Amino acid sequence: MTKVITGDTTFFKGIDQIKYEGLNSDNPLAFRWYDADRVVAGKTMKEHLRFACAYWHSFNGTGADPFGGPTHIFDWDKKEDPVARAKDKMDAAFEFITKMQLPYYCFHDVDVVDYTNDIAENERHLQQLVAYAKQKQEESGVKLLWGTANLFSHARYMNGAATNPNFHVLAHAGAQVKAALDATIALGGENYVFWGGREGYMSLLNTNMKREQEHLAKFLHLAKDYARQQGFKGTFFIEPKPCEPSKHQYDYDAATVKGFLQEFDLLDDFKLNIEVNHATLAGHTFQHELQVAANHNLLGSIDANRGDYQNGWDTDQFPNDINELTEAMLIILESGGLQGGGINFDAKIRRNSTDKLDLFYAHIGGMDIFARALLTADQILQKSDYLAIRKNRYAAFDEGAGADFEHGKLTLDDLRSFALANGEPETISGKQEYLENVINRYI
Ligand code: XUL
Ligand code: CO
Repeated sequence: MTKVITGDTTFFKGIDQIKYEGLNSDNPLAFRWYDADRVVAGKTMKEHLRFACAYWHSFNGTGADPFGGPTHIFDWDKKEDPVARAKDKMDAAFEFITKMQLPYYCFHDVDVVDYTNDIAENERHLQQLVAYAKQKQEESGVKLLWGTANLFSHARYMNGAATNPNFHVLAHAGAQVKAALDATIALGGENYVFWGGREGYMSLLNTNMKREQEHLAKFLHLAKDYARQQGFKGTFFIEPKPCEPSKHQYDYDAATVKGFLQEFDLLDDFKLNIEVNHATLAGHTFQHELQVAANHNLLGSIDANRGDYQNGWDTDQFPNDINELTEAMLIILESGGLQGGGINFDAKIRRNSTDKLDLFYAHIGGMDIFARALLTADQILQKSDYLAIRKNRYAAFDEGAGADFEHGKLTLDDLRSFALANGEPETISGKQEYLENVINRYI
């Protein structure tokens, strides 16, 4: 079990480490399903799920929205000096992460310490916090799943970062990514993420889309080459999202990003980080995006959260839909697991969730629902006819003319001859309701 790490101050006083207590427990501060060392399908739950805490939502997210200021007032956000304040925040983060038994965390550069317009000072501050984090990682065994640079909040990025029409802005993005890569590498980060919130456009009237996309590809090549020269062995992830904050983002969805990576020769180094609420914003299901990624050997990592049936924006709520996640775990298990990544809770507690315990309840719920989905999916794969039914739907391609077609041996004329000789095809059920019942039976 992870050792609980605190700094000089205990920020979550009176809250013990969260432990597995099973289904009969009525303790709201315990896991019912997530049993880190339990073996499922040949690996422990901890190894399958590789949960990570998102620094930005949990330790910077103040609950502010476009209609009102902060509602989450943090005890770790009090000191005047930015580095001292950032260290308090890191103490709070590691206390929380270790109390939650989260094996990983993820951050943007600006989550860790405040950035100003002074590049050299930002680099110095980040390095100081990297040294601090390194010590805490060593004491606790917690690891960095991925690092990233925030290239969307600062005003200079209002027209994009790597896709900005002004080269001067692109150079600033380069400086920031270099420092974020250095930090990730120094902390043994296992991956590095690019999410391009402003890499897109608001209006085509002022946008040369082709040129912007070529710049983005060049920028990614420079970042990748630099990191490799510094010895980074991990994977780069692109995180697709169709819109918000830009009207139209270039990394629209998994299929779009796959085409982009292929066109610009980036497939050897990059995979995808699929986020649930981004998938639904793109008009897909989470499962669809996972399957597209898996089909192209690009299923790297997950940003776990959920959207809202009524609202058309990225609400980033904690996951709690067992059907959605069971179907997701089926795809993940069938495709051999996440490639290098894990499950990062890119989710925030609500603006009116103002108790210290709320952050714990949110993560307990998220970890338990994924653990339950993992167990359920494993049972479905082992015991039900789910895989057989899908396989049998394609039986007509396993032999005879269907197999010849798959092997490229038939012409269009051959198809006509077959149709003529064999008459009208029989009606074969897709059995969707049956399969939905199978999923529910194992839940
Ligand atoms: C925004 C989002 C980001 C990325 C990292 O929607 O998901 O937080 O995960 O930049
Ligand atoms: Co995300």
